[in-house]
Amino acid sequence: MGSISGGKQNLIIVSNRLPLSVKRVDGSFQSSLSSGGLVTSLAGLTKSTQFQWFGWPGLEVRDLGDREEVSKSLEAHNAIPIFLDSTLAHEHYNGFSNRILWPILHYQSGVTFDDTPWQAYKRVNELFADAIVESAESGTLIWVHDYHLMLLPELLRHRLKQQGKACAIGFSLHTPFPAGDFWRNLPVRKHLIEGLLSSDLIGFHTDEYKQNFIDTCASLLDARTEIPNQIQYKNRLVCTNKFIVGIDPQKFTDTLQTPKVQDRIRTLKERYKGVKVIVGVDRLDHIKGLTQKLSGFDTFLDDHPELQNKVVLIQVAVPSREDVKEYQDLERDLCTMAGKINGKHATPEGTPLLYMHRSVPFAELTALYSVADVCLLTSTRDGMNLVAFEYVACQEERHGVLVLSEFAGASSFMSEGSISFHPANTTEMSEAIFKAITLDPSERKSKYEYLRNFVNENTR
Ligand code: GDG
Repeated sequence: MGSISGGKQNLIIVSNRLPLSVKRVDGSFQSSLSSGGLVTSLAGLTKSTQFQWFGWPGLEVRDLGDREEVSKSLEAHNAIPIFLDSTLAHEHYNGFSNRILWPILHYQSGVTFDDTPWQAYKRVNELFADAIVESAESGTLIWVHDYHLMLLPELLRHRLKQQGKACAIGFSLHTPFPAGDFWRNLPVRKHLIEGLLSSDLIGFHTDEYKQNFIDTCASLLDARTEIPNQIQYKNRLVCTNKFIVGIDPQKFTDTLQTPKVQDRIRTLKERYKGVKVIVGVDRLDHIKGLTQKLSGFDTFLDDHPELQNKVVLIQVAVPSREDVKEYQDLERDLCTMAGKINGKHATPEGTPLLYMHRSVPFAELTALYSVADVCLLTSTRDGMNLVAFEYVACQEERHGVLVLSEFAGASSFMSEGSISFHPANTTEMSEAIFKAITLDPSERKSKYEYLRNFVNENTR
């Protein structure tokens, strides 16, 4: 993360969680960098820009002396903790953000609204607003991230005005923004969308999400949207646009060159000699289409008995939101499916599926990306999907093939260089996998070059 070299802070980044996880170890506090899409997407900026980053440190700290200790340890990283008691944090994060809002944003049906988590969501947004306005000075740019904080722009604007401070507010949404009709499932949708409309600029991953937002503002709030990319609401003009979030490809190419990773690549190549390696790296989340991926792979193995022992899927499923029942259920289902697939297709020579329910170190991740002939991403909905970018960054030599669900935001930019499919159609997925592993070298090269240019042009 960037460092402060004195002088005023003129950028404040805000996200629900700080990019560092704080843990209590033997009575004192230790922090370590977290992984995930938001951290990846902002890491480049934080290398070069002065900023303060506000967010929840990920644990309850009641004692005032302890709070001071945590604040001090985070200060070196420009991170400012917003302390929340554990029940409030749980209701805000798991209760409303992840059990109600996240599924709506990703077009999942059957979501039940509940007032208790909604009240917690409002309260946490207020606590964030109080802390940020305290630190902001006129001229500070406040950049809010993601769906946990959709009420924050309005709360900030109100408080800043009361204190006579003039600050620009930006908001970036890292998820899809669903089409208007889908929002009707959420009784409090108007509050959330009005909350966003107090921003000066709202960024989305794709044109489709941006247009959905503009259309929703027009139909739900009667906001005027005659000027392209601008919304007029309550005497304010709000700009909105698509901003392609990218990665830092150099970080991957540099890591690939290290002796440790080169060693690991040699070992993996030897282990999988004569075997086509398919890699998948996903947070264990319904939106990543992991049950669909395993079903599609099962169909592929059924369709191609001649490829027995010649193809392996290495799936990293990173634990995520483990306090939410739906995620625990998903994990159990995936374990069962993985066992069944291997039970059905394994031979004494090997198993076709390696399912890893844990996160892997960055060096191991790059080695896996590098040795894989195919990367299979099966999102049922996904704001962007940075794993697609990362795989491309590690494939300069092999020209591996990206098999990418048409529902990942990345697909709107990368479909020409990848093999696209519908994740609910296992036959289509099986055909896409077969096409990827049998694609001739010249087609692989031209697809790869298209993707490499896109990833290198859209660095963060
Ligand atoms: C949200 C949106 C949007 C994953 N496993 C390991 C690991 N990771 C890193 C990957 C990648 C990041 O986590 C995941 O990024 P995604 O974009 O795929 O997904 P989300 O976490 O769901 O992110 C998404 C993103 O925000 C940005 O706006 O693209 O649509 O859902 O960087 O490499 N890193 C390490 N070990 C792992 O096991 N070291």
